[in-house]
Amino acid sequence: MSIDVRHWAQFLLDAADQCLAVQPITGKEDLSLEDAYEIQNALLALRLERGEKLVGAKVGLTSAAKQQQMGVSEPVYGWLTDAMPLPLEAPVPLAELIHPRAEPEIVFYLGEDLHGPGVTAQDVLDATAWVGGGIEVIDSRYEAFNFKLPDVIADNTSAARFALGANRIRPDAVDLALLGVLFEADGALLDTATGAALVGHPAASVALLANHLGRRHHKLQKGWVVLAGGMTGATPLKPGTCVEATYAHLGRVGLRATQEESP
Ligand code: OOG
Ligand code: MG
Repeated sequence: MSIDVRHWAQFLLDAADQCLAVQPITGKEDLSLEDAYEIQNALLALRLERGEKLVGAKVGLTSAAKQQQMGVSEPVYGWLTDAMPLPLEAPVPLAELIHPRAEPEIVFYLGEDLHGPGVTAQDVLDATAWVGGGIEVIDSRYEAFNFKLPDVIADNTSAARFALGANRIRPDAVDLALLGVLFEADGALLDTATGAALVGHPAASVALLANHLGRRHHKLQKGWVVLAGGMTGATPLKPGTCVEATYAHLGRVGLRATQEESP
């Protein structure tokens, strides 16, 4: 039985637009990982059809902290559109989201295309113009953030919003494996990590993404933003929650969650 890719893409887009959590697709369909990436691509196509622009890509479930939190043991890859960046210091609009969580991420700003397969961590560093700090706001469209690997892939790996820090450094300015982050919520330290949490090196995480896309005849493009993966577990955003990621060499990225509608 073949999967109605467009139907499931619309199902997930409706869930996001209406802020209504849905049941995992794997409860109804026997979904392979390839089917799931096809749904993800169809979901991107629906977003592009309504005027969103593709601005980058993300890697997820690369750190042990994230894999343990979600009960999934393989990296996943997703798309970022221009509907997702949060303006600097703008609040996270809870009214537009289901049950968002925040996680600290190292961000790569690409100065060159990267076309897998065969991309190495060094190739990623060579193609990167700048590295910055960020916070990703994930928002699974599935009830209680419960999903199997194909579900989260179909759901564009829970991508919802992201915030980019103001400071950037050259990719060779420091050893990114040693780049530390303190992750805090409402002034309490939640966790600490370094770039090595991401499969040993954040550039190795981005190389996985380039090679994943290369196998599907896509490439990472010059000018794109790439989120290398949550370095710690994600923390829920409730009305008034303030999260802060403070990075070595890159300073602080802060987010405040609000119930108010955005203008
Ligand atoms: C999946 C998204 C994972 C990351 O950085 O690990 C992700 C999820 O946890 O819902 O973005
Ligand atoms: Mg993430």
